[in-house]
Amino acid sequence: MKQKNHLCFFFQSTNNAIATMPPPIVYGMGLSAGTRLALWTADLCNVQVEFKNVNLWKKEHMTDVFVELTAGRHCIPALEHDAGGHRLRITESRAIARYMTMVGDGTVVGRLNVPAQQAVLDQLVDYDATCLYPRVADATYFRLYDMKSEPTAEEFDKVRTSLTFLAKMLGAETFMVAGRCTVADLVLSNTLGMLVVVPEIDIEREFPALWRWNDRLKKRPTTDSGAYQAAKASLAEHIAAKQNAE
Ligand SMILES: N[C@@H](CCC(=O)N[C@@H](CS)C(=O)NCC(=O)O)C(=O)O
Repeated sequence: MKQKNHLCFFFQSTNNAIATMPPPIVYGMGLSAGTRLALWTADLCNVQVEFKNVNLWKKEHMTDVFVELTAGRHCIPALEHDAGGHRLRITESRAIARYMTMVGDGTVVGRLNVPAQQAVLDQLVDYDATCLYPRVADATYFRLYDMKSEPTAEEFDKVRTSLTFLAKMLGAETFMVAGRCTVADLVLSNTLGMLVVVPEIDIEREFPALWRWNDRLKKRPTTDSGAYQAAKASLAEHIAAKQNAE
């Protein structure tokens, strides 16, 4: 496990000066995949964040303060950071993850210098937002959150179609793009993590290279903010409680 600076984190500015900054504040809850993405990326990039729990079940996202913070969107995760003279307030988990790579220590790359490589990275992150995540949501939301309906065989097959594409993109490489751990790897892996409630798709057997890629990513050493570990634990507890209730 890497050592985390608990007082502040360091921001590599364009003139290469290192300035100390207050920590970014991540708002969310552990059951939210986007919240886990934000916290995992921060931990991997050695960004010390402050985590504030926003419990959707208790309607904490509908308070005036949170609605204002999110420009009326009241969705999680949200990020607040006043740094370098900029007042940042954003939602969108993938944008938050990219920000962590920009202010972090470079362990995870958000931008690549070669346009053709950057385009592939962008394609994968966009693919997650527009195709993979909605398919995984259709296959998992009923079992995770009692939302949507019991998934069908057709919905599982759509996920398999996405996994086939991702396996092709990965090929025999360690990471998806440019031989480096990029934000695309984290975004995709984080989404695939929801398939833990879909035993019908045996990723290890059906997509072994993808399974190994994902397994390596999950085992990457991170600094430990506590918030990400707690978020993962709350998801596991939630799933176990639901399974016991059935
Ligand atoms: N594309 C968004 C999705 C965010 C999203 O759907 N958040 C849900 C919870 S996982 C939410 O905040 N729902 C409450 C609301 O919209 O009022 C992201 O990844 O950041």
